[in-house]
Amino acid sequence: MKIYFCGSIRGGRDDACVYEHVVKTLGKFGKVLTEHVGDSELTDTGEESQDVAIHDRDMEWLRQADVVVAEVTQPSLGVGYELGHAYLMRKRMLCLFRPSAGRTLSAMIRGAADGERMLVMDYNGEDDVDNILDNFFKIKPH
Ligand code: 6K6
Repeated sequence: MKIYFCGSIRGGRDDACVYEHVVKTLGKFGKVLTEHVGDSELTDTGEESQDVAIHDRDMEWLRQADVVVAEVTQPSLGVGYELGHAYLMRKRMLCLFRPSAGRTLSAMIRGAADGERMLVMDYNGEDDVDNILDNFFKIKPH
């Protein structure tokens, strides 16, 4: 099972520790192609000369992925772009949102959820995330 994880980088690294936990947990279910997103040492200042290579590599990984899991609490243009592509590629998707952060999720993400191929799940803490991921990977897509 190849898993593409999305989380904010240049959109801000406030939730980097959350991403680290999600990536670690996802490792129980398959190979996380984008492990670096969960690296809590990664800052939001990347080398812009690398951007084309990063974009092209990530889009290739997205094509290869069996499922896409995104932490969407911190708004990020890159995550929104990845989710839009994943949606059009008809990938199975799970978006995790933490309402306690005091934000309201974009209607273009929550409104795209169909309760089947694309899920948006609100969570409160790490235990919650673990249960949601357990259930997500238990369901066999038809
Ligand atoms: C590193 C540090 C700062 O910027 C970078 C660039 N490096 C990236 N490496 C890998 N994936 C990236 C990078 N920048 C963005 N992405 C992809 O876009 C990841 O898969 C994330 O899910 C998403 C984050 O987008 P932004 O707009 O928040 O950066």
